[in-house]
Amino acid sequence: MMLSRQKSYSILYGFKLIKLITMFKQILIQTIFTLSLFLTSITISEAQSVVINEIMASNTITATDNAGDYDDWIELYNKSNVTVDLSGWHITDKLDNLTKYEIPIGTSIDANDYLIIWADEDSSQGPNPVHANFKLSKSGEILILLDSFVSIVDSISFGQQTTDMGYARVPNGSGNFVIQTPTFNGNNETISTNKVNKSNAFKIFPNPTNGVFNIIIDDNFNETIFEVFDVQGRKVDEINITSKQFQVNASDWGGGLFVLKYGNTVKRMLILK
Ligand SMILES: [Ca+2]
Ligand SMILES: [Ca+2]
Repeated sequence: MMLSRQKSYSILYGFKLIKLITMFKQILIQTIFTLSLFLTSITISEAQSVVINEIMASNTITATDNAGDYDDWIELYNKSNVTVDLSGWHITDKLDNLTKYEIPIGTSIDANDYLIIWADEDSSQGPNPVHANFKLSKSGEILILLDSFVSIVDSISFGQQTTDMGYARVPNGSGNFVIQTPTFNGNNETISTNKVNKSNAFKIFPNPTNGVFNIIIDDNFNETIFEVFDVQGRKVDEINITSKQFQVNASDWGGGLFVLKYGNTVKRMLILK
């Protein structure tokens, strides 16, 4: 009885030791790889023309794909003055599988333009737009873009994300990543240049809304134009103000997040669809 108990203990410790060694090996491999990613990104940064520019790892109201799904998305940006052919490039969220997703033949990104890759694990909704075979983890992970020679073009490592907020390079195309109002398929500075000001120039209610909402302008403000932008910074409406209190019908705007601008005051509005 004693012997068999000792034997089972030693087997147990043996297993634990093997598990520990395996864990240590994995951590070591990951560390070396992350370090090599970091070093690679330093050496290629000068020549790099396409970057991972923005991501959204938890999308519930921001933008829909061609199937109408609010899925995770990755925004690439071509900061060069020539079109870049992305045929056979790769994008992955796995260090041990760099060719996890191959960008379809015929995919290209125009000069100074953006390309959205839907990370929805649903390639059947592609190839145009591109749908990768993985999703992004809201709690954070790694994302690597590689060319057709499986050389790393760009990589990011991100932490916990905020639902419906972008994680974007500021300045656009070159800066460090910050969590901010999303700029889907557009310049990351469109929103951030309009500093969100929560002053009392106007009130909106209800927010969120299904379509109709009310605006009350503070008596101390006398601007006559009220502007509405989508998350890409495009103007969707301009209202001439004739009264300090009025109603807006937003049913033509589509659903999602909108930016309301009155003078220097900017507020966000959520339209439910
Ligand atoms: Ca989808
Ligand atoms: Ca953007």
